[in-house]
Amino acid sequence: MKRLFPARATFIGSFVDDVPFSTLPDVVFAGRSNVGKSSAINVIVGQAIARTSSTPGRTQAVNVFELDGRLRLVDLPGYGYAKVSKAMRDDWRKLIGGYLSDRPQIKLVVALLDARHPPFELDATLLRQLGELGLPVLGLATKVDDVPRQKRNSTVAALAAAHGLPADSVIPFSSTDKIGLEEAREAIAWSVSG
Ligand SMILES: Nc1nc2c(ncn2[C@@H]2O[C@H](COP(=O)(O)OP(=O)(O)O)[C@@H](O)[C@H]2O)c(=O)[nH]1
Ligand SMILES: [Mg+2]
Repeated sequence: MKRLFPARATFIGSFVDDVPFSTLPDVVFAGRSNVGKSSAINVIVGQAIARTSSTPGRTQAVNVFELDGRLRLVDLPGYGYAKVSKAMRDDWRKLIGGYLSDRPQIKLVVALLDARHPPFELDATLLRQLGELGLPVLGLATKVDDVPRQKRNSTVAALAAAHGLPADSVIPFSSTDKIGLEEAREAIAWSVSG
């Protein structure tokens, strides 16, 4: 089969209510606001499709892209932004919960976890929910370029352990230094190959 990445991405749409179904497999990206999700998507796809921003909490819709007609990349709105109202948080839960349930097309959820911070409760909540739904998870420990080199492996291992994830399912990642890029691409391609 032809290599998937770098992939040609087509924007399908931005959804605030129901995310339309497709027969293509879905690979989902989820994480806190500002964790580096847009940067990771762009570097993994090899094309600037997701808007990056230093102002957190901007994306409040599910953005869907199609990659080379082979899979959909589903970019979930970031969570954990302090200035978001309770009503917006409820909307987030409804939108995400609705999308994640009853969606056999989902082959992988790429969960982005900030390698520079101790485990966040909201990440744990998301990961618990994914576990309950039986969805396969790939963790990307982002911004690992900001972690001293000799501490990277232990930091990422501690993050995985704290969230109850298998050690090898969380990979050190950096968009700026392209760390973990090939592993992430391989895991995504593999998840949709079956
Ligand atoms: N040091 C470092 N900073 C990053 C990396 N990826 C993103 N950032 C920075 O983190 C901030 C948020 O990035 P963005 O991709 O927009 O995060 P998102 O809100 O999760 O989509 C921006 O200021 C980026 O420059 C990375 O790999 N290393
Ligand atoms: Mg973003």
